[in-house]
Amino acid sequence: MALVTFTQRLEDLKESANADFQKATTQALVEEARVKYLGAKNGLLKEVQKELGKISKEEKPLAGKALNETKQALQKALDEAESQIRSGVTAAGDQPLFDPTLPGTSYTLGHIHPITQTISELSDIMGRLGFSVVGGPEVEDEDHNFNALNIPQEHPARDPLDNFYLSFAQETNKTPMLLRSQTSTVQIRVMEKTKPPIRIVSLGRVYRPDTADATHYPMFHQMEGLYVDEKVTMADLKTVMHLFAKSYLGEGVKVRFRPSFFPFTEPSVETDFYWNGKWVEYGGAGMVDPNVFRAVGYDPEEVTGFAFGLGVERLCMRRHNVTDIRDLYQNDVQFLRQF
Ligand code: FA5
Repeated sequence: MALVTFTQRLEDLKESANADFQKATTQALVEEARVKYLGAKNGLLKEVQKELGKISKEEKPLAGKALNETKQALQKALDEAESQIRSGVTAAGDQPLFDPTLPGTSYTLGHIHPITQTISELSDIMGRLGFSVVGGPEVEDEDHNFNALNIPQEHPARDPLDNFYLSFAQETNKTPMLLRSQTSTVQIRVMEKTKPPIRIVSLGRVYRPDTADATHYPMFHQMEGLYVDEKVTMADLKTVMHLFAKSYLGEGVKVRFRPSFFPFTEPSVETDFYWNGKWVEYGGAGMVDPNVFRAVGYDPEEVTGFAFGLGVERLCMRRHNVTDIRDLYQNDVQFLRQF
């Protein structure tokens, strides 16, 4: 190949590369032009360089020099294009590539689930009433879920069909384990470790194989409360329950207590609120049974106490006028965004 043809090809390359780099107004376009001209494998400069072998020995030094100059010129055009991008100025003029007056890209923020919001609000209210918040395990043994709570062996609440058992004694020779069916387990755990006076609440998930309907779900949340001291009475329980209901559901809320039965409280009540023309149960409560105190080493002659276990979903539903508990767990973003 003649030297003149070779240098002409380099000149053409330089011209077209300069034009392309000048037009490249974004980082992606600059990169595209870099690969096109300076790409190590198939770049156009590499293509011309391959022709160097066809130049005569005498003309080769001049051809090599021209090739080097072109390479430097292309590199310079690339550097300029990149620095223009960085400084926000195009080669064509001084139009800013980045317009700081444009609205920014907005990112969708996550949302706190209504049940999580309810849990933190309930914890705040109970905190103001002097109750501290404690936690407890969701996988429990039979001792804490039933035995220490004075629930006899033959009690229907222990039925394997009404619980999510994870293991049975006959299989493992150990204490059967289950997903806790109530947060009352935490009463026992706290009393085992703490001397009275005690004033705690515990909010968390519980599990029961209930069929889902408008007011039941197989996984739901309870708020357990426990107050143990000398001379705690049923009047204290009613006062706390009323204050709590009014703080969370508003002054005008109508609540009532109905006599009931729980193996771990005596006497026991169930609590309802009035909603949409009917009474809806939202929790159980009562004075801690002396047998429960004995199971944790307390002397029932010295201390008394009350306990309650309330359905968090039912409270949240009443507060936000959600009529079907399943709505809380469909993960429908449009629904959840309302809270
Ligand atoms: C109990 O679980 C007792 N541990 C409450 C208690 C604690 C009584 C301390 C005395 C002293 P019960 O099974 O009734 O009680 O459940 C309490 C509340 O949980 C119910 O009133 C209801 O609001 C809620 N609840 C029960 N089952 C479901 C369910 N499947 N889905 C949603 N909420 C439920």
